[in-house]
Amino acid sequence: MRTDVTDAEIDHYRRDGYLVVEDLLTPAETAELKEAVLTTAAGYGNRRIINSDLEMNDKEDHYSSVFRQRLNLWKVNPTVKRYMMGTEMGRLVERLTGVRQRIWHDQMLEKRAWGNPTAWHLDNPYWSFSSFDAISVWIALEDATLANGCMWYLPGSHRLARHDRNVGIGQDLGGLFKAYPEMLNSAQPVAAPLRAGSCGFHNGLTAHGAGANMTAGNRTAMTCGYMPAGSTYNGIRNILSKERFERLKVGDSLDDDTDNPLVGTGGSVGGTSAPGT
Ligand SMILES: O=C(O)CCC(=O)C(=O)O
Ligand SMILES: [Fe+2]
Repeated sequence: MRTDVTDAEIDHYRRDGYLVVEDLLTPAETAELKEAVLTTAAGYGNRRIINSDLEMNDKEDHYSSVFRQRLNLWKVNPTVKRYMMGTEMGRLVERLTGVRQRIWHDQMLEKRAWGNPTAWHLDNPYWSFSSFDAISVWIALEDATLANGCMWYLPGSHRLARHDRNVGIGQDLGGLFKAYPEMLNSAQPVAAPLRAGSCGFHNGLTAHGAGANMTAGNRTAMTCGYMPAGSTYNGIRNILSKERFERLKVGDSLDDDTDNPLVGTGGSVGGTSAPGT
């Protein structure tokens, strides 16, 4: 697994709000992560989240045909945990954003054969904190192409976006641009086809979406959203448990080492606990 990014990559990420990293994982690592993700997801049945009092199940609706979504695999599978919040990922997300990060939630996103496009949206406004430094990673577990629904990013949109303005991932592919007319002609959207094992990082306020899956195969990705350490509760429940939701008051710290551990504390893909040991 790549363990660092260059200064030029950091500049690109901060300027454009996203960064493609080719070959984040070796083919053997990609195979290991894919196996762990698919096996874990199979244990969810039709639930989108497990070990939670939230009721989130697949339905026969548009959203369920955008992707099959399975959250918080890191909580039940140690291999997924090493990749999504181990020392390697910890260094990458901290170098890109300049701040320490905690895990918010991971998710497998499987856009199945003939899956609907993923409407343009922002991530951070869904979450229970508001930050300009939230970051997500999107790792291709099989080749993501223009044909099967790779990701698209709108460069620089993280500087135009606001925490209190977003649209749901609904049927209106470009609904976001009704909320943000100033984004319409701000830049050309960039497609990010990725070989399996490559990834894209994006800021929690960067506009992004994905095309339809026009093929008979799956487009499976493992993704994770990270929350800057020190973030506070903004009143949005998102995936907070009932107990936590009822206890939290706006402004309370979300630094919780059980639900949201620091990234970098989840072991190491390389198998050593620290460089040089
Ligand atoms: O995989 C997709 O279609 C969308 C992914 C996404 O929105 C994300 O990772 O934030
Ligand atoms: Fe997203």
